[in-house]
Amino acid sequence: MENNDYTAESIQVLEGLTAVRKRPSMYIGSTDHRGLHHLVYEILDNAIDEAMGGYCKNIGVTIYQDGSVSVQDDGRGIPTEMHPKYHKPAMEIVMSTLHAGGKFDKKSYQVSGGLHGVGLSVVNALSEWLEATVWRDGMEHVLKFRQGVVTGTMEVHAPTIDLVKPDGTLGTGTKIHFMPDATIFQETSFDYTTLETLFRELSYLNKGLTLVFEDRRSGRKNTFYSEGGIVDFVRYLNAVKTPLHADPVFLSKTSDGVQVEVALQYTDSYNESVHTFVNNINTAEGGTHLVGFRAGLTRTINDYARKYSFLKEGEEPLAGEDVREGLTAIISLRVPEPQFEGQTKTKLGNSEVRGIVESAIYEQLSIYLEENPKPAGSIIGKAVLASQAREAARKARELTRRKGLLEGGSLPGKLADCSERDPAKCELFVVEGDSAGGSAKQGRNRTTQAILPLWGKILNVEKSRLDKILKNQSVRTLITAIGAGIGDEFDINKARYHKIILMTDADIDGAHIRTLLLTFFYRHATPIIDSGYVYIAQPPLYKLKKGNSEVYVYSDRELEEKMKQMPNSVIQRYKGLGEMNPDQLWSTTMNPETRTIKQVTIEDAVEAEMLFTTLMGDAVEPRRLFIQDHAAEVENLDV
Ligand code: 0RA
Repeated sequence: MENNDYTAESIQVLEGLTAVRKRPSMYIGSTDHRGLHHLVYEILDNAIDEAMGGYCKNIGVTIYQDGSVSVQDDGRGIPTEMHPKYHKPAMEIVMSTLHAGGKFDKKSYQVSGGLHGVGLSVVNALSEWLEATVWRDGMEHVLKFRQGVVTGTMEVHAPTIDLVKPDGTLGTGTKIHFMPDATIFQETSFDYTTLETLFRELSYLNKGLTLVFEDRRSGRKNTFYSEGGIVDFVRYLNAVKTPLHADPVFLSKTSDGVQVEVALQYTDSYNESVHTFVNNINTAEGGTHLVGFRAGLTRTINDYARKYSFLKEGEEPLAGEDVREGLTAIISLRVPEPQFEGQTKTKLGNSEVRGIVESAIYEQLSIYLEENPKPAGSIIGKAVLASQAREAARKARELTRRKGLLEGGSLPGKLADCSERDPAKCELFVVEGDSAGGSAKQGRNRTTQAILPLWGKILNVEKSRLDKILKNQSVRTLITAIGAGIGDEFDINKARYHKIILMTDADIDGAHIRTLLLTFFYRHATPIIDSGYVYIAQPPLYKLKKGNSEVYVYSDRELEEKMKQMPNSVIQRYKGLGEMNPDQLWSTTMNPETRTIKQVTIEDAVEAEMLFTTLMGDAVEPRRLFIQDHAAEVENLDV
């Protein structure tokens, strides 16, 4: 009888693992960069569960020389005792049974939880090898796996680390060390910055938790710890901005089992920076909590503005975008049974949450405004100004629209359009300067490639409201050429090109123009970046010539290599696109068959937000420090 059970369970384990390895994306979303890093998230999630239960204070994550990763915590440790029915250690069952999820005690309140509700067993199935170590009862327990299948019996021996805590008791904990399976993932190299961003967020979302991150490949090490939680998070985001009131506002309320926590602070910026999290998951696609927050905020501020006559009788109420101008906020929820929807499963679907958040905000923020008339005055004053500017922008837009400037029909004279009408096949090259524009026009494929040369000064949209932006000639030309509108009225379905390729010189000015353009897209045409329509051209930096052979070189590293292969060749450095003739520009940079172009992606909105405010904002010193710290990213500018 027991023997049969054992066999049945083994078969079930194998079937589960096979399913995960056959369709990894069903369990971790994808097998690209995102999916790879999701493995670390899944393990971390279990450790954070322990922390949220009050059992764990420290988590260490290490990337090793060989590319493997370990996550170690000082929680209670995965149970190691023999399972009475299956005669296997509990940790073996947890590690290799699908949907065991790591927890035996069936909690009604699954607070933290991976995007797909899966855990250790999925990471195990997708690892070339995995080693699990558990410290419990003064002993060290080790189990090893290959591709999710256990390779031996559990070793139990005296601890190889010092388990004695300062108070004399014996410590407990878990360490999961794994190597992602290269036959599953397109990419197996963990990225320091991606993980660092995740850990920073997690430390703000779980105050009091210490996260130590070490990368032994480069020797980098960083500790993340926050005393103030999401209030600190808002301070961090606003470090490069000018706040309108000294301290972030903290609001919290729990109703119907849903815990709502919000930290917010207004600045003199024209942009909105609101980031939402549910059970530690960055809900980048928003959802019912965000809708509830916006509704609550708009209602509270309008009520206050009426009550204290910031708005006169008969005046239009402030719009949502008015009360969010310059707002930085973190919304963090604990939801017992979250439903995640959307393309990347990062949109909260629970309909009951909308009302819960709206009334929490209304109730708590009203109290704050009543008790703090000075910040309240600054906040409402700013919203009233935003509303007036919005009205001015509407008039400017109407005027340009009446003149037919913003929408199709009359395309800008500078644009050399392509003849193809299917946007999916069309590319728009946005080119710096008229001379490069001329070469590009001659060198291009006229059927599918359109050229728009930009001229004059491009506006820094970070420092301007929409009404002023709409007066800028270069920006207007760009909006018209793309044909999808701007701001709230932007409609991605109207975009006339599915590839918008920024082609600027490989120098400081070129990088500056590119940043200005990217900032413009990020702030006022976000869907165009989200849809992956924006690209950066990669023109060559050098040409090597030796005898009859010529080679183009695209990076300094490549130059070193090529110089070894072709010593004494003549090096020509390209300072600008204008130095290339049409044929050269076509074959090196524009020909879809041979070129490389870099897609601009937003991996993390929090980081993108920081990048743009720091690069384009007023504060000089933070910008200098930021560029120093992030030189490589600023170079590449994929955010
Ligand atoms: C099941 C039960 C208990 C703890 C855990 C799982 C656990 C899992 C992981 C995964 C990574 N770190 C972890 N820490 C703990 C409770 C055990 C008890 O009651 O002592």
